[in-house]
Amino acid sequence: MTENRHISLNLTNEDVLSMYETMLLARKIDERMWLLNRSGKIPFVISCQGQEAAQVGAAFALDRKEDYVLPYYRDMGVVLAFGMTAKELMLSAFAKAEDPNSGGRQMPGHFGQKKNRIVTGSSPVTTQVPHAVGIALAGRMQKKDLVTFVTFGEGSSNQGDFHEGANFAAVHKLPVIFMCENNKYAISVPYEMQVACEKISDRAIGYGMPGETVDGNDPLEVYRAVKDARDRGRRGEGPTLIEAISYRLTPHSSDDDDRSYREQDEVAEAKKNDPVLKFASYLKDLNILTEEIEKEIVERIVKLVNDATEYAEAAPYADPEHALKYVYAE
Ligand SMILES: Cc1ncc(C[n+]2csc(CCOP(=O)(O)OP(=O)(O)O)c2C)c(N)n1
Ligand SMILES: [Mg+2]
Repeated sequence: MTENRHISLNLTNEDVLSMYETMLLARKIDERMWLLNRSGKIPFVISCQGQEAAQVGAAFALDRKEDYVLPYYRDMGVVLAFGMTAKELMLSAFAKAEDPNSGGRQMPGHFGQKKNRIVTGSSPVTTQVPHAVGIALAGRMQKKDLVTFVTFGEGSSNQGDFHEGANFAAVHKLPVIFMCENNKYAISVPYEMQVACEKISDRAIGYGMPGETVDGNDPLEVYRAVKDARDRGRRGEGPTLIEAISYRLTPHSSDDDDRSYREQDEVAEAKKNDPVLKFASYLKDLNILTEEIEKEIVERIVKLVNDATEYAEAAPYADPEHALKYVYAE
């Protein structure tokens, strides 16, 4: 018998179905992007596959009308949960003028959308961390009740920006949630060659904040950890470092060949823990995801992904002169 774990988290059946639908939507958009890339229609893909549970579980624990998110390039699950649409993500993949992230000027994965409080980031990894800390400080100065949520890979947690941001946030007890999405690799470099400590969350003690490692393949575990961190932040008790452990199921990007640095048996083994499939079986065991509901969800997603692809492919590119906009003062 599968135990109902979401009830004790005050999540309704509708909530968990919505979580699942968001995870599956992220997976299906991502899969479509690979097909489009391999058929020469879009230049680049950087995947969320394997990290959907961590991303969506976390986003659902935030206040999606107040909080600010500073996602990193794999966070399709976070931005979908915060209101970005499949169409908008596809416009970015096709680098079209109407892309809300950058008007087709940036690589995909550089998420930014002001109306949904998704803060744009830049390509050097971890630069979003001090930004999240600054926004939390600004929120406090303006007496707002917001929390900032920032994500980064485990490799990126070695950057100075992480240290500076974490230290400042802890000293000033700012409401920041640092979430490391540990997918075991930084491009070709495995975890053991990136860091010598057992867990990324062990670093929290050095800054004087709580740190916790959770199963990133379980959206409910991540939800619980982020919810606790959010409550702490709002009580004025400062930041939290959460490490969500998962596995990168695709190569680093569409330009990477992961056969050169990891055994494909390892990838096959990790697929047995695929977070999307695991959450589906949890919901099926509890008879929440019935055959009928699953069919509805899949149909809705297929339509969204098809419509988004068709729309974005047909949409116009920006004028070439647009590339000079916002670069030099006029
Ligand atoms: C400062 C900086 N150094 C190097 C890179 C090149 N780079 C892009 S992604 C990446 C790997 C990051 O690994 P990790 O933080 O574990 O994130 P993952 O891609 O595994 O999700 C690197 C080295 C970069 N973008 N910025
Ligand atoms: Mg990584």
